[in-house]
Amino acid sequence: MKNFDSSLYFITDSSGFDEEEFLFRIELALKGGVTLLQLREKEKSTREYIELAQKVHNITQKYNVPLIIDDRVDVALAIDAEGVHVGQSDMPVGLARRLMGENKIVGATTKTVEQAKEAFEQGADYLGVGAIYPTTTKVKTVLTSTDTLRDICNSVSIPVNAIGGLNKVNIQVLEGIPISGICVVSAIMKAEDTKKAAEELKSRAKDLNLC
Ligand code: TZP
Ligand code: MG
Repeated sequence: MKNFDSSLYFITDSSGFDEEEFLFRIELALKGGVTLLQLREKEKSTREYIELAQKVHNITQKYNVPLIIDDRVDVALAIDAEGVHVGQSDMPVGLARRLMGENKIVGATTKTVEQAKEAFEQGADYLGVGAIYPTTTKVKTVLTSTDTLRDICNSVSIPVNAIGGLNKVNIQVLEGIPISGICVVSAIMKAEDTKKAAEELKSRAKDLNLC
């Protein structure tokens, strides 16, 4: 049985940072209490993605936090990451599961109850659902209502995380919805102090009983 905590899921975005600053921000965020970390790179070559993933993995391992690689099963396997995350236009969950094996984490983005059920049946370990709010992060997405988020939570028996434009002020909208956690990019990545940002999100989410 895979054991992971998705309560504060931080998805990285290296754009705009040199590597040293990027890795420094990640490490501070882990010190601040991030429980799951996804490396998400859209511009890098395979070689660059692997090299960066290895460096990030060296850091996440120090904090015992699983590293999930966005989109790329090959990169995840190459560095023995703890998991992979696939979207609706990436490799299907069932194939990712077959390649990754039973012991790795496979996550999926879903925006409807139908997609959620399909991902669950194909062996997903968790779902990311959103965007709840408009986002400034580079992504092709549409908004997902909190009603749909709630319906998805109630239609599968795996952890569901909300994503998209979330920050310490607006996560209040998630109150009462049985999510397992929140996913953020900018709220941590672009914060002046990524440790403080993670700590504040965590404590706010706890106060609201979100996870
Ligand atoms: N999928 C849906 S919204 C999103 C992804 C990857 C980006 C979320 O980024 P932010 O900065 O937390 O809005
Ligand atoms: Mg993707």
